[in-house]
Amino acid sequence: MTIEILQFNAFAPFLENGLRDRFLVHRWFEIDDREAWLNGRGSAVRGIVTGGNLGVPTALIERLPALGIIAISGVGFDKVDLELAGRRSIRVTNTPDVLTDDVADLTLGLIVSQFRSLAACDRYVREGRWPAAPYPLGRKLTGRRFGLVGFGRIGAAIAARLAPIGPVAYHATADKRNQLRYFSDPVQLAQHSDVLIVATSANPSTVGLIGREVLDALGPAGVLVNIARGSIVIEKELIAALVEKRIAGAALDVFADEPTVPEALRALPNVVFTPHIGSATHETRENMARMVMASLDAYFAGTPVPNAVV
Ligand code: 8YV
Repeated sequence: MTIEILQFNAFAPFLENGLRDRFLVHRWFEIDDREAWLNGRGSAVRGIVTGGNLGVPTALIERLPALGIIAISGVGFDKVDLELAGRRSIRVTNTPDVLTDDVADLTLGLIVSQFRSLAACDRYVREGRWPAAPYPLGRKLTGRRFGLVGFGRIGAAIAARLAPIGPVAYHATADKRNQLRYFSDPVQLAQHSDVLIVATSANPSTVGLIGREVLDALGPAGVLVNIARGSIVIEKELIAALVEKRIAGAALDVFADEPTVPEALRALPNVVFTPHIGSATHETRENMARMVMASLDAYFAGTPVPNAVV
């Protein structure tokens, strides 16, 4: 019997092809009249594949009575209603570990880029402005104090990369009893940091955690880096802090309402942007695709499902 699944967003060819080889794939993002489609085919859908950045709206899960698995290509499961999934015995899977290094590498790149204006320097050379004047001086990175908000797999990988550059401290729900200085209060961590890096999962205790108080504690020489989820930072407070120069700058891979980045934020010269590319390398996306397919294969074969969070 053909298994029907709903693909929530576009993926790289190795995942798209793998899904098509196995299933009858409906591409949600290409369906115009979704209401009519749900009435006609909704009851046939047994699986959803989605990105961690998108998840699945609860209202959609509620329209799919035969749904048995939501396979997330991503580590974050903050945009899937786990409580509803648990109640309906829907398995939810993710792709941890394989993306950790890429996200940590990108974080290092964003920090260097912020202190040394790499993106602006690139434009400067391309636009032929170098002959007119040398590029303005940047800020020295080595010796800065780094503060990690979150110390899971990704936080630890970032800490390992930053340790040779400057002292690293962290805030997490519990003291991990490692070599690094621990702060139970994110405001105190910010006070003791030149660069505050958001590397925690989004959950009820972290959404909106970085607001005015933390940003003001970071202070006018401080830089905020977010590679986790836009929802953890109160975006309008961040914009206000940057505009009013209550912090020095930011480096952002994630945003509150992706792919929309507010004009007020895009206009700021003291911010470095990447378009949510933390895990976006060929190698890692291929590994993530393998994990997604392994979870789906196991579920539909009735064997233990790897990487299940529910
Ligand atoms: C990706 C992510 O953007 O892992 C996550 O939670 O947000 C990123 O890896 C996304 O999941 C791509 O599908």
